[in-house]
Amino acid sequence: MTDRYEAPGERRHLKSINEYLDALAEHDDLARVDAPVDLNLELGAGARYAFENNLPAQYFTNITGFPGYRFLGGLAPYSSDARHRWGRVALALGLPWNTHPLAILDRLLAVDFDTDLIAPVVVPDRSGRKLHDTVDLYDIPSPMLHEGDGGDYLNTIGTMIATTPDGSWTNWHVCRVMRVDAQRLTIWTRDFQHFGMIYEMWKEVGKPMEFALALGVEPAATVLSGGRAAPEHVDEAAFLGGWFGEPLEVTRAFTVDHNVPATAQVVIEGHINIEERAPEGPMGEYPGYLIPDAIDLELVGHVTAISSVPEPILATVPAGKPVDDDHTINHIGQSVVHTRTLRDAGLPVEHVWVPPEGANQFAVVTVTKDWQASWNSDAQALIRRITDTLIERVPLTMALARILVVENDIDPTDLRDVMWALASRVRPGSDLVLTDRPLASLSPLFSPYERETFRGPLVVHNGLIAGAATRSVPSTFQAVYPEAVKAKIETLVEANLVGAK
Ligand SMILES: [Mn+2]
Repeated sequence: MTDRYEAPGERRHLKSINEYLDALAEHDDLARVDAPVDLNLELGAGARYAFENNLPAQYFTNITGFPGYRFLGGLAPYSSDARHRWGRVALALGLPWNTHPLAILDRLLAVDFDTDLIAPVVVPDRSGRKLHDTVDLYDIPSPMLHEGDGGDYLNTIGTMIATTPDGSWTNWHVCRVMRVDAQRLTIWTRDFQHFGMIYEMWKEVGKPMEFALALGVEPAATVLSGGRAAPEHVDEAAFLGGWFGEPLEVTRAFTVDHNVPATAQVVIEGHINIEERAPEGPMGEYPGYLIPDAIDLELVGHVTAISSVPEPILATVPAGKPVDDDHTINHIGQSVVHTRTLRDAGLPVEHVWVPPEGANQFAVVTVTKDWQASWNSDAQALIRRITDTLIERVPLTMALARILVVENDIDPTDLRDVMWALASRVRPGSDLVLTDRPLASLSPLFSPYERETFRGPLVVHNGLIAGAATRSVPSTFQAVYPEAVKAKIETLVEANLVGAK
């Protein structure tokens, strides 16, 4: 929407996790760990240490008991480059490292689902992926990610593939998958998720639902599968084909009627028996906590085939306190959905940003500076309309605990801006407080009763400065200097930085 957040149109399509690792290394954002690391807690701890200290992605090449297997911890959380925390996400999507996160959001919003989709093309396998003689999930390294988890997590960031019974929609989705035994696994899903919706359709027809779980796929597939940028009934594969201007390459699965990303490192195929459930969890999750009694009955997958390339590279996410991959790739997808909804409703909204640091419970809505020109009522009424529209039209609003509404001189992706706005623009006592609205959250912020009844509170902070404050001028680079001065100084300072390197 604004010049500040423009991104170039060209894309560099990284077609495998191997190409992605090379690209991370080019940006000095990959650290290789050749010392032996155990699947029991050590791998999870290593990845988590890197997230929490903004370190380069950790490439573990020596997994105890699994010669040949490598693990990437930190596929697409924040990068180690303090000026470009969204570098990994940008790179994964084929955009320049320094793309502003709101420019990534705007490019995702610009996709036209009538004209921009390109279906994938089926190619022969070129990665050397071979079918295993026996179906044994213990042949695939599955880490115990956090102390207290209910099991080993075979998948945290791979792509789960499912198709509707009529074959009209193939969804790619990231979900947690726990190993149960040599041939069974659990799949965590809920009915507001695309995978959950497709499961409901299979339940309707009463037939087993086939799945394919592709681990170590091309990075754009991971980033897009982990969010909601492709809405329901839009295939992520076709979205990405359009995104890159060329069809994605896929190969046939061995035992199920699915195509999988052509460079997938490991593929696990099988079917879900509609009525079967098994205990799953607990697991340290994206709100940043492990809730010890959060053990539920989840869907069970029966594995019919496992295939792998000779030296597979897998990725893992020991979910928890932000920021890890769950927060970046999930929240940018949610930002797409929320923004599209409010823009489509004709409200003077520029962006909705769900900051990764807020662990899915906090959203920032920016309204255009001239919102009063198109809005016929006051700020409080606008805030009420924004809130009601999100609750009515976006099921994902159920996860939020608070929303901040501000004018768009605030960059919602910059926490200094967000904190400044909360402190200086939200008059105490002006919050809109809803005590009873739809809620769905894994967060211990809500009581067990609220989490069971799916009802709970929401607070909305009114950051649209009123009265005398509207005549104040933010004392910022953006607000107080003429465009010509800003352009000259930006060019001069940035050129000097490059020269100094
Ligand atoms: Mn989807």
